[in-house]
Amino acid sequence: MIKVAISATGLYIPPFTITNEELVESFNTYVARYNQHNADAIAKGELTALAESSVGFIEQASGIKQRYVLEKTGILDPERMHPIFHERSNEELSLMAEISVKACQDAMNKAGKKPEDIDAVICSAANMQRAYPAMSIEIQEALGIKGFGYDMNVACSSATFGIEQAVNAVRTGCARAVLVVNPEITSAHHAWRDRDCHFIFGDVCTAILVERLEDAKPGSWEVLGTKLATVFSNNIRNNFGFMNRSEDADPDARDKLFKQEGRKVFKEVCPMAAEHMATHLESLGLNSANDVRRYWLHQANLSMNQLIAKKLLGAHEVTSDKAPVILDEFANTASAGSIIAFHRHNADLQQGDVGVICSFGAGYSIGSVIVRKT
Ligand code: CO8
Repeated sequence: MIKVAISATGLYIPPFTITNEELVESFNTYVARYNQHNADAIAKGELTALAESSVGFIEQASGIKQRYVLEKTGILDPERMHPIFHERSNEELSLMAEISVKACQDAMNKAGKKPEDIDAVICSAANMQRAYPAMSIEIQEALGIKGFGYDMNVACSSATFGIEQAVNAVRTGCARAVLVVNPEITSAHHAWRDRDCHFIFGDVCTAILVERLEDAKPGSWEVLGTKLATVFSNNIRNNFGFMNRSEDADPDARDKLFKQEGRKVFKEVCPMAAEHMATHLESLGLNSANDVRRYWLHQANLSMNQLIAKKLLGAHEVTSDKAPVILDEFANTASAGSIIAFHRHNADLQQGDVGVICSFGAGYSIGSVIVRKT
């Protein structure tokens, strides 16, 4: 069987940041205007007054301090509260492909690979810009890669599920090297008017180069194993889709954007994710507390990560060295979070060190990738 490695990762960071202070100021202006505009209906009990958001709550409940976005004026405009993107012609590179190309080029440069060294592109993200042609094929064309491409969506677990497909393709000889790319334009399907979640998400794009271990440069990460799991849940859901028109559904209805029962997700997913990683490690003869140098976890909520890491590390202290956090800078970037953590925090590890990349989110879905530095 061919041995497989992650030889490089790439990161594209959008040009704009929104701090919690900016976000809350815009949100609270929207709330004040809404309550003033609907004062009579609220007084009669026909409508409920909206409550203000607060910077203190956001930081304490989530650990998020800011997020990157591809466009910020539309999001911060209390009359609009979603980004302003201009429709591009069919002859132009789409926005999702544009940021994907940048992240892929970063990964290719780091691995020292040219387009002719790569045989496939998997575009895996929580939402796609269009139905078809597949985003991956446009990205493949823009990069000048021959071979094949396809799209996948497993929400926050899209990257780890994509890595497993890439690993299998290389292991079985279908491809010599595969690029997995995760363009997460969360700002376009996020509910910026919902106080319970308006602070959660940010935009980004990550890329992962998966190739034969024998072709990878020293310092790459051999993939020891991958493990995927899904269990159906309505607790994170977005009903936007191509059937909406024929169902005569309201395209602006709340359920056509990201929606979640945050508390339930927290309670249900933490034990599942910890158990998943511990079992995966055990299957390879590794102990979650003693044999893992670093956990690169999905970045949705700081306490969630601390709780999961505590379950895995037992008596060991949970530190940012054991489970790095990028959430404060990037917020939740759907499938890209654990890959950003890996991208930013793997260079200091030594040959032979073992680490786990793990995502968890809507589905529910959990994906873990166990790697060892070469
Ligand atoms: N400001 C001030 N107060 C607030 C705010 C706010 N913005 N929001 C809520 N409150 C209040 C509530 O009203 C409540 O008040 P009271 O106690 O009086 O009722 C109090 O604060 C506590 O509210 P919560 O119970 O909701 O707060 P939590 O402590 O549970 O924190 C979190 C909320 C941060 C959402 C937390 O539950 C959490 O992070 N849960 C995990 C969520 C998670 O991991 N989700 C994964 C989603 S990602 C994914 O799967 C990808 C989907 C695809 C990407 C989509 C891109 C758009």
